[in-house]
Amino acid sequence: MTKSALQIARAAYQPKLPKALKGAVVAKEGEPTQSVADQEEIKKLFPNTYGMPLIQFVEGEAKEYAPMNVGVILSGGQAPGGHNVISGLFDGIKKLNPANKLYGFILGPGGLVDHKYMELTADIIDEYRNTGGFDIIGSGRTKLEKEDQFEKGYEILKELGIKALVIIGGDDSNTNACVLAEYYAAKNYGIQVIGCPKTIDGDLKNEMIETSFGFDTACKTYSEVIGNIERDCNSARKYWHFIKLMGRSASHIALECALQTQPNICIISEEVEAKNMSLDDIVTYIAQVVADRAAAGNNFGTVLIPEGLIEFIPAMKRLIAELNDFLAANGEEFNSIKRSKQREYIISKLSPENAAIYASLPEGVARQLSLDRDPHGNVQVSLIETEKLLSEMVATKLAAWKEEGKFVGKFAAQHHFFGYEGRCAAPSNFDADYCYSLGYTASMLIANGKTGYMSSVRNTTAPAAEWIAGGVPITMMMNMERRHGEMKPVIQKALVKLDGAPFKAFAAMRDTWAKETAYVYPGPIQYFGPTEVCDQPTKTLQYEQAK
Ligand code: FBP
Repeated sequence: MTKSALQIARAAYQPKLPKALKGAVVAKEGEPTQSVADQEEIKKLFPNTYGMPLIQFVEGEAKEYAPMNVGVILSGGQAPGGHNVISGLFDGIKKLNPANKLYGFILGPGGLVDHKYMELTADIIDEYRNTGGFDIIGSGRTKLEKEDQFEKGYEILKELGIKALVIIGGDDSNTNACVLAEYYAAKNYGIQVIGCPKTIDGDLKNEMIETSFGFDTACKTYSEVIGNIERDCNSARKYWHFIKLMGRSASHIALECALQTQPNICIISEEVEAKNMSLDDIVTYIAQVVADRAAAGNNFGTVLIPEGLIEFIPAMKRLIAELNDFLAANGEEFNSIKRSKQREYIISKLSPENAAIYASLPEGVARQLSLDRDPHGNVQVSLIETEKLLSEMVATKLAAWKEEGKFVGKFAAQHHFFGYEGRCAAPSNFDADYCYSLGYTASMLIANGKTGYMSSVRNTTAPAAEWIAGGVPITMMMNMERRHGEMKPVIQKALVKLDGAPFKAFAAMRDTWAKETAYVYPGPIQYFGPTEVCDQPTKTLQYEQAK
C-alpha cells in the first residue's frame, strides 16, 4: 500500500498517556453511583451492574496477570482516533502480559453475532497507529439487543477464550454494551464488557466523560474548510454559503465550528426548540441578516446549520414523534403501499395538526421523514437537505421583501454539507492522545475485573500527563426514553446547554458576527510545530472546563 509522507511521519508518533498510566496502576474506588434519572427503573433492569463505584487509576505496585484474550468492536459512525483506541488497548494488554491476544470483530457488532473476526497482531496494529478511519476491522450499525444475539456472541467469545469485550461506540452502542454486560453478569458467563465514548457528534458527554473522541478532529476539519469558504466568500463578495454540518440531533459541531470561524449566522437547534421557533421564524431571522448586510453593501455571508435542525422545530418534532410511533407499528403496511401513494396514506393516518404540517412540506423532505429509521429508530437526518430548504425559503421571503422595498440587494446561494469529510480524518494530536489513553484505560479496567464500565479520561484541557484515567459505570449515565414506541433504558444524550459557557460565548458575539465580517481562518490541523498550534483542545472544552 502506498503511504503519504504524512502517514509515514505520523506512524512514528508516540501518543501521550496520563502520568498515572505510565507504570503499574491500582484502581481507586469512589462512592457508589446512581443513574442520572429514573433510578428505580434502571436499578431493576440492571441488578448486577447498577450502583457500582467510580474508578480512578493511580500509580501502584507492579503485579503479575494471567494471560487473557480480549475482543474489540467498532460500532456506528466513523470517528477520528478509533485506530488509536485499538492500539492503546493492544499496548495495554500486551504490557499486562505479552501472551495476551486481541481479536477484532469485523464490520461492527454484526461480526460478533456472525462470528466474523480476526486476530490483531503487532504488525497489523503498527500499520494503523495514528491513522483516521475504522478500516482496520470496519464498523457497522447492527443493534445488539436480543438474547439470541448475546448467546451467539457468547459462543464465539467462549471459543476464542475471550475474557472481555471492548465496544467502541456512541450513546446507543454503549447502552447496548451495558445491556450485554448485565446479561453476561446475570448468566455468570465470566465475560466483561467495557465501553469507549466515540462520536464526532460530541453528544456523549457528562460530568465524567468530558468529550467523545473524534469531535476534536472532525470540528477542526470542518472549521478549516468553513474558513476557506469564508475567505472565498469575502473575496468574491457575491454568494451566501449555506453549510449544513453533521452531528445528528445535537448542535455541538455547529457551535464549535462557529466558535472557531465566526460566521455571520449559526443556527442552534436547541435554542430553536427552547424558543418554540417555527420554520418561518428561522427563515425570517436569516433573511433579516441578509437584508441588513445587503443594506450595508455586503451581498455575501456564511450560514451554519446543524443537521438535526428539523427535529428541533417543535411542530416538526411533534410530527416526527407521531411518525416514529406510527411507522414502528405499521411499517410493513406502509412499505407495501405504492411509492406514489405513500404520502397520501401517511396524511390520512396522522392527527389533523401533524397531517397539515406533513402535507405542507416539500416532497423531498416529507419523503425523507417517512423513510426507514436507522437500527436505533432515528430519522436519518443527514439525508434531509435542510441547507437547500432554508436557502429556498429565504430566497422566496427576500423576493417578497424586495417588492415591499425592504430588501435592496442581491441574493445568490451556494450549498454544502460537511459530514463524511471529517469522520475519517487523521486524528489531531488531541484525539491521537485521548483515544490512545481511552484504549489503554480500557485494558486496565479489564485487568481489574470491571464490567459495565465506560473508559474515562478527564482533565483534558490540561497537558496529557495530567489527565485523570478511570472508569464510569454506564448505568450512571442512563435514563428511560421512548424508543420505537416503547420506554427503554438509554444513555442520556448531551445536547447543547443554553446556559453553558460555549453557547453563552457564541450568543454574546453573534450579532457582531452577523453585521461585521469577522471571519477567522483556522487553517488545516497541524501535527508538528508550536504547541498552541498543534495541541489546542476544542473551544467547547476550553469554555466548559474553564475554572
Ligand atoms: P454515531 O452516532 O454512530 O457516531 O454517528 C455519527 C454520524 O456521523 C452522525 O453525525 C450522522 O447523522 C450519522 O452518523 C450518519 O450515519 P451514516 O454513517 O450511517 O450515514
